[in-house]
Amino acid sequence: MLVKIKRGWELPESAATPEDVFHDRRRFLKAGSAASILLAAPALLAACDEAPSQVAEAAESPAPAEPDPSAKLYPVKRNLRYRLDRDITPEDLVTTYNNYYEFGSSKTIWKKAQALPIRPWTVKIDGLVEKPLEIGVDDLLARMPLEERLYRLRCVEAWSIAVPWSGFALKALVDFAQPLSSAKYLRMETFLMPDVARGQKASWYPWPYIEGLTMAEARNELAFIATGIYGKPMPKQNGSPLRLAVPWKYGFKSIKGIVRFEFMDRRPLTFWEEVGPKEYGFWANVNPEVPHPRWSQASERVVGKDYRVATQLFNGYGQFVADLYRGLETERLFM
Ligand SMILES: Nc1nc2c(c(=O)[nH]1)N[C@H]1C(S)=C(S)[C@@H](COP(=O)(O)O)O[C@H]1N2
Ligand SMILES: [Mo]
Repeated sequence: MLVKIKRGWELPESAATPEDVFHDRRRFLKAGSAASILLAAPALLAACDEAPSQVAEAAESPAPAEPDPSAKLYPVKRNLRYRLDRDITPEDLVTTYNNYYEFGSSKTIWKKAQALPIRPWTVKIDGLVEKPLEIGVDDLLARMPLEERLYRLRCVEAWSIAVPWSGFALKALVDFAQPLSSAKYLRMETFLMPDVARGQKASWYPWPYIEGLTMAEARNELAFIATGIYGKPMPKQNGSPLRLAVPWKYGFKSIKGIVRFEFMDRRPLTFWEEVGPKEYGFWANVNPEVPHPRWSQASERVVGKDYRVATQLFNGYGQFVADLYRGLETERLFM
């Protein structure tokens, strides 16, 4: 079913959000409660939805772009095993419509993100591993088998994009890390640089951004560390130099700007789970039949098109990942 709608980014916030959700948020703001205890942060507490920006939006001119030293690695050969059911989203949309709360909560943080220094960039691999180590991102890239994959990304806010990602299977990094058999989870952490990433001055968020996967998920063939898009190095606003791509999960799992991979025996508390445990969980697998508490997940707005499409279980990637969840039916797998 195709439903014609206007594009969200052309509309004021009141129109971009379904009416009932908007009014619900207003009521939430008025009622205060937990929100007012946390001072001046109510709209942001609503978290990971298309809320207006209230923080760190002060104008600042981006630093002049320095050449990315990994540019010579791209383009890389496309792996044809992963196919799209729709058009690739135009590059100019994917690079100018982003979620990256470190730089503010609006979709238009791409200029601000240019302030992020991406070299030197040291990645820590530690926790339950044979030998903890630190490695520069260019050394890491030289050791990893780079390829291109076409994946869709479905944001929990119910918009989606389709992107040619360059990078490597997360399993290659896991094998390189040599985790101990006691490792059950992989925790990933984003940089902490509040002076360049001004959103990190918003003290009501539990910085740095944290995400996590089970070891089985991390070794699943779909789990991918993206280092580029559209045959070029990753733009800063899309998570340079390293970001996760786990297309069967909501977009917030695909953590950007990773500086640390830590292997653990207990489940890490993730950023959005800590912010809003009733709305964002650890598993966050896409399921059109499990609504967000404040909106439906049945369909998605295709960025760059003027229609919506039906959302699919595991975002259409069930053939690769459904087995991961056998025996876990008592977990909240879909939020
Ligand atoms: N560190 C960090 N990673 C993040 C986010 C963020 O705010 N900070 N936003 C997430 C969300 S909600 C989405 S939908 C995707 C968006 O990726 P894109 O901007 O490349 O489309 O990044 C995810 N990774
Ligand atoms: Mo998202």
